[in-house]
Amino acid sequence: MKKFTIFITLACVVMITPMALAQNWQPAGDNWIAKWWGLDLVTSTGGFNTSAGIDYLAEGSGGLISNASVSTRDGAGKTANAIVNLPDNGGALAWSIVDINVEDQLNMSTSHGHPDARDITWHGIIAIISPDERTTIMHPAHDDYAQIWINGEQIYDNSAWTGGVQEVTTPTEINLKKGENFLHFKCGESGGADYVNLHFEPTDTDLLIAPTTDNLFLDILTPVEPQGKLATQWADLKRK
Ligand SMILES: [Ca+2]
Ligand SMILES: [Ca+2]
Repeated sequence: MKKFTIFITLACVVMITPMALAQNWQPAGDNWIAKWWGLDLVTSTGGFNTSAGIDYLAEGSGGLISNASVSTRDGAGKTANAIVNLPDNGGALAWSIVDINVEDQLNMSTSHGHPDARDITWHGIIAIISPDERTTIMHPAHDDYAQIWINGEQIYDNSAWTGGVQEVTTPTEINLKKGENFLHFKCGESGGADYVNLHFEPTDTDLLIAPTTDNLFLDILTPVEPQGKLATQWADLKRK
């Protein structure tokens, strides 16, 4: 009897822990997203037009991940084991929590410890947990060439810098599903200012963004296999 109780308790802990525990989510709404799951800078790219045509993630990982795949649960999870090896573009690049200064016109450089780099490409991922299926608008700022994928599909491709780290020229409609969504923001820089920035709508304050403010990302993603079931349980718990 006692053993059985322990087993049930453990089973519950294992099943519920990943999403149900309160997390220090980054705020959404119209707040600029400051923490990303980012790759070390790709360097010596030859500029943003060249960079935009190259899938560095696929090239450097032997196809384990790609620009599109890291905007899915499967690909985002695989970044845990994916060194992106680019001998001519920075070497063995790794993923980590990356903080951007959302007011800094050089935040692609400074988020990786450089004062002002050129011919670099920045990659960052966030998870967006939505309580429902919805259509909303994302507001990206970038210098120079930004490409954005959500849930496996490219939904943004804009070679023109937006004119300021908090200036947005092309608000873009996006579809979110209930539960976990993943967004991959790639930005190529040639010279001068280099920045990335993103926020959602003022009405989107109920979206939960990871990495969390205490730097958790991979550890709080739902397990891959029972994802549907857990997402449902988590949503139910949130309602209560
Ligand atoms: Ca630039
Ligand atoms: Ca620069």
